[in-house]
Amino acid sequence: MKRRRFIKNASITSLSIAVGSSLSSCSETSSDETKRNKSKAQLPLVVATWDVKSATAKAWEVLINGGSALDAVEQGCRIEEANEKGQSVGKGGLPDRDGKVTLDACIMNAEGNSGSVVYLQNITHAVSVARKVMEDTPHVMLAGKGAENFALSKGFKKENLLTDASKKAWIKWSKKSEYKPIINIENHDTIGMLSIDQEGNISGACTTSGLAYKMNGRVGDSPIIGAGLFVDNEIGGAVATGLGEEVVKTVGSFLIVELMRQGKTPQQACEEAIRRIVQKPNSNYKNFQVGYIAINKSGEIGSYSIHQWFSITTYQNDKNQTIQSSYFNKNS
Ligand code: SD4
Repeated sequence: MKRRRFIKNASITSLSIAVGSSLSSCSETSSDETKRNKSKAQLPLVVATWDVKSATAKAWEVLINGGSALDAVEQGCRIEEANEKGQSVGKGGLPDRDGKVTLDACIMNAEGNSGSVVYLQNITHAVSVARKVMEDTPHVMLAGKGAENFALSKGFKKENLLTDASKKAWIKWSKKSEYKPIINIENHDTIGMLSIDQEGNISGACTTSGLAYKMNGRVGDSPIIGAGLFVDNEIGGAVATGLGEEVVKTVGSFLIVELMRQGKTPQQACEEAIRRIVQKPNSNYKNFQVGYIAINKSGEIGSYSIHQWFSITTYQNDKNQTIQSSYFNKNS
């Protein structure tokens, strides 16, 4: 029996973009809905946190060849995971205070399924292990040694992720051992990516080595569905970067998708999610950074961060570009 949907139209911008809400009764099939959304959007598209043009180019290649948004975000994130020079995710990622590189990642597809890995060691492509968790296990999250053993059982290669450059940086840091997750340019340890494919389906992924020199065992927001990433194929998706402890407190990515469901544009929703953080009583926001990106079903993109030094990369209409995001505190 075909699943039928009730479509609730909501005017959310001057373009009167229609977003759908899945309830029980019926007027349209899901393929009708897909066609309807497809005709409005500039599809496909991919957007990612930070200056990651090689990653978005890879995702775009998947998309224009008719691949799914899920394949696009996985393949795109893998580029950064394999980029040792990046020192931010995957191989070459900066280690924790004990010198261990521990990775967190998650992925979410258009059906609302997800997979995550936390505290994964010795495996470069955490995002692909997360996908295997989603597709090949009855679970949504695997941690530590269990995640590593699962990855090995799936044919992933065991590798030393601590490169000479990252080891050197850690040794230098350990002379002072100062843990300061403050706002700065180099403190971006994550790639988050959202995509809509030619069929109008949305997926997202997020992968990270976590905050540099974190406590051993620390896990951030990036592998936590709702905090680091959330996708609802009828509404849109959002992904976070920055200080995970603050993102988790407001379940930021889920919040943004719900705000879009209520009618906000991706930009308005990202701004509201940042406001929720900075307006908390006694918020220490001047000393940390959080940034969000979001897309809606119509292919609109939004981004916002607390401080400057947040860029996003978009690939849409054949154009791959990195732009500075708007931000809350101009004087910081
Ligand atoms: C974390 N959100 O582990 C990640 C770090 C990050 O840019 O995004 N840095 O908290």
